[in-house]
Amino acid sequence: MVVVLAGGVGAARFLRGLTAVVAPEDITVIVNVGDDLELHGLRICPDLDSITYWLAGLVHPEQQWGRADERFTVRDELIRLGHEPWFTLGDRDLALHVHRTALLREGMALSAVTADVTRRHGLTLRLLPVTDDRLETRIHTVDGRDLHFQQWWVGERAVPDVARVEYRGAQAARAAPGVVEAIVDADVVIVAPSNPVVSVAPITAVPAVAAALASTAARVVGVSPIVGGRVVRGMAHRLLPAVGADVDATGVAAWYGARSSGGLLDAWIVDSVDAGALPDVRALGMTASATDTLMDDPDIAAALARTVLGLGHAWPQDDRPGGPA
Ligand code: FO1
Repeated sequence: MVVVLAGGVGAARFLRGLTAVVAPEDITVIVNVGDDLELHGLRICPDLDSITYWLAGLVHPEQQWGRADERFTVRDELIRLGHEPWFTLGDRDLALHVHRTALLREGMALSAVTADVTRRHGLTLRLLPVTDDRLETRIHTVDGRDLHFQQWWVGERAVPDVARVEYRGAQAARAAPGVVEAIVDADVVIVAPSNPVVSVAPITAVPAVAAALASTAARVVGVSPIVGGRVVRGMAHRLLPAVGADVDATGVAAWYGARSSGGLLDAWIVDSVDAGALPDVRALGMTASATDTLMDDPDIAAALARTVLGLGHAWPQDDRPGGPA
């Protein structure tokens, strides 16, 4: 079983490559829920939905969130009803939120709802929210406000400087059913090239997940989301300084820490342009490798997945590409 810790868009591209290399039924994705929010009485799960839409071939190709071929008749009516929608919800996307919220209101746990939704979208890989409990990423701004992550990112375009990031509810959050078992029994655990601060950290902030990651016999292999000192997508460069991490491949590896010294990673993959950083990463106490990580081309995403599996010692010896390393 290949386990992936994932956020939204960066993870979805990586997963597209992974599913070309590993049978989807052998993949369990543990997904961040800190981005989730309630709007119009509906529960919205952006990271779970981005991955679902991506892998089902339904995602809006430019946005890489929400649905392609979308219409906004409901939003336009909500505006006539006096709402000022700051978070764009298209008609097709809204149907998913209506469906999910109805099941949650009937008492179904988010993990069970997610299994229903992924099945209805024809996915065979397993998506697990990290927890069925409330866990919310809050952005405390330098000007003294306490904002939901989406309010800061979408509502205010990540303009306000960040003083502190809080994973509200994480300490009390229980791992969702199957999460701990997946990590403990994994052949490899992959940290996707997601936002370290608002996608990966809310997952590892759940105590039972942190304990499972510390004890699993599987190697934990991460892929840097920062290439050449720049984010590939999103706003990690606005958050890493707030948590004391440098905005480069080595800085993120140092922030995650080496498992040999109580941190997360056994191995770290950087983009080819950052090959010069390999000695610094290795000095942190982890294995390191450089390869092409920009996954616009599905073949590159598949090659990256093979490299990750190789570093995770999860690649069957007999068919390792190019023979044993
Ligand atoms: N991102 C935006 O920049 N603007 C939006 O209006 C917006 C709406 C939205 C609706 C549903 C959804 O699943 C995602 C949406 N996103 C939007 C993206 C979202 O902020 C990100 O997917 C993650 O939460 C951050 O990685």
